[in-house]
Amino acid sequence: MEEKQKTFPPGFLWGGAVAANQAEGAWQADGKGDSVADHITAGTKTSPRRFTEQIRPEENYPSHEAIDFYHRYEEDIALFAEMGFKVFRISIAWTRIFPKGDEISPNRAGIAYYRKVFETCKKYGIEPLVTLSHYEMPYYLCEHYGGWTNRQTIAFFLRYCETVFREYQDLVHYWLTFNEMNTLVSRFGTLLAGGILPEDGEDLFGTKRLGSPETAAEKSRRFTALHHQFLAGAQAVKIAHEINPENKVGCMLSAAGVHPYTCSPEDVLEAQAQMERSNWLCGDVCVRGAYPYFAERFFRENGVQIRKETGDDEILKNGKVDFLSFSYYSSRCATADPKVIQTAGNMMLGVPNPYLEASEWGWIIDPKGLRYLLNELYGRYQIPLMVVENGLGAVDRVTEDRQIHDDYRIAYLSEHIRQMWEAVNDGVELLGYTPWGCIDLISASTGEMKKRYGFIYVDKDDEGKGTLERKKKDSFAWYRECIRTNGASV
Ligand code: BGP
Repeated sequence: MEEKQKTFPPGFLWGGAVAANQAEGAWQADGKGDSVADHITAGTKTSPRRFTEQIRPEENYPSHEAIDFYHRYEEDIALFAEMGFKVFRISIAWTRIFPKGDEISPNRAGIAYYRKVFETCKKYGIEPLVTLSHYEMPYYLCEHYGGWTNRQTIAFFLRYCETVFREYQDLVHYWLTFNEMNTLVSRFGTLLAGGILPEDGEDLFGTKRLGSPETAAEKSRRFTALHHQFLAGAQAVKIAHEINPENKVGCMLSAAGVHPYTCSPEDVLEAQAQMERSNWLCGDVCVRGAYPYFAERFFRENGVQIRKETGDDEILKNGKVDFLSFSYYSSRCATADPKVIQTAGNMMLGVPNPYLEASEWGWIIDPKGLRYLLNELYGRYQIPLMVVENGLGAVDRVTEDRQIHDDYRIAYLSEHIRQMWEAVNDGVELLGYTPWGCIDLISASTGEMKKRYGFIYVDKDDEGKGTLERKKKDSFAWYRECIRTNGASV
């Protein structure tokens, strides 16, 4: 058979992704308020990040300085332009616009800052793709309102959305509502996604409590928070379209294919149930505008009670997203056998796949799983998709001649791009690809600096020391060539 040329569709959006709290630093600059992220200490692979009510200067809070993108965005965006980026996924820190979250008027300094960032992107012909909420809601809203468990938070969020939609209507046309909103279906998302504060000193994911079953009341709080985000997201879509019909708004999921650990019917059913809960529940509400048929039984059997109001169904129906985006790092296996040990991957528990290798952080590497998932998602939703996070968190070494030979990263990304290409040729409508942490930044799960994803190295270590100097890794030239040839070089 004739070998087709492996290029992506014309106009394919190649780029990279970061989030404000993991990149900007400058946590108190120009009137910014504290966010949830500013209350989380650094961790390591083995000792989790912790939440503290009071910020204690002697602790290392990685979001406080991060990689200082706040002051270095011009240099960084120029480097992205050099790689040929067509799109740059970035988040707005809500707390720069509304420092506490419930104010009536926005902070003009925050608004001015993102205008400069987006204008810089535009100067290079880079389309900003903006996440409205990426793991960093205003701390004040969590402390005084209970985060997303409180229905009032919807109105605060919408005021923020409307403000930025209006302010940047000449600059931004691609928006994402909540980063990895489906992490709220598990305990892992309680604090980062839901803004539901744990006790002081509790670790980020509540792992201490994993041994003890979560109560129905706790689950109900999480799913109520998620319901409020569904309502907020749907209304944000509507407002964005009213302000500018050109606006495209997507939801964003942490997506992984779930494979049955064995071909026993029990494992097959367990895998299906996990796909439903972790991928389809949120996807269905955002794309189809209604809770899926299986939600009722799942909620009933888990004692989950959501505080729904009359009119909510109508809101969901009228705010369907234009496209679906997701992060993809790994897949996992599901088993119904309680004796099989489950370990953590990217925010979800799963059984390692005996056919696949894992990253240094134990995340299973499954490029074909990306093709599988793209087809599953497209088959179900039939709307454009975008892969807005993907990559290999790895320790990079700077050689004596000050180079970074990250061939392992090139190998990981190449495999995933090839499988994306296969999916496109299967017929999947894929808009773009923004690998995660295109410049090294702070890890969300561990708070480490040494878990690096970037094409650009940042001189900073886990103790917070370093010059913050930027340096191109080998993958920089490789990705530039990939973009220049629209994927053919891979
Ligand atoms: C996703 C988050 C990102 C990011 C990424 C990599 O879950 O949306 O914020 O950090 O995972 O995870 P980590 O930083 O833990 O390696």
